[in-house]
Amino acid sequence: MWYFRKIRAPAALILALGTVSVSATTVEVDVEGLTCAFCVGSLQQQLRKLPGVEQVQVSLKTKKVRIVSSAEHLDTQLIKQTVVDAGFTPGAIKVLEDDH
Ligand SMILES: [Cu+2]
Repeated sequence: MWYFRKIRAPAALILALGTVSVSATTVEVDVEGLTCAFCVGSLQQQLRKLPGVEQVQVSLKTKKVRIVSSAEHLDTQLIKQTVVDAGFTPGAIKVLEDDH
């Protein structure tokens, strides 16, 4: 009976994980220098290339970037560097959700 349960439980878990993204980290980054839609587009494009990054939302209004990543450990230094390389100034990075 115990053996049976040990086999069945992970299978059920995998099925559950297939529909919802449980293993994700969401961070919000303050970005200085965003002035127009072109800025938003180019920054978004650069951040999407990072490993594990699934979603990038850039708000011109609040000057914040929201990144959803499936990476085991989201590299905040890499995010900051990417923002710098795209021509902007990164501020604080806040972790909104970490399901790991
Ligand atoms: Cu611009």
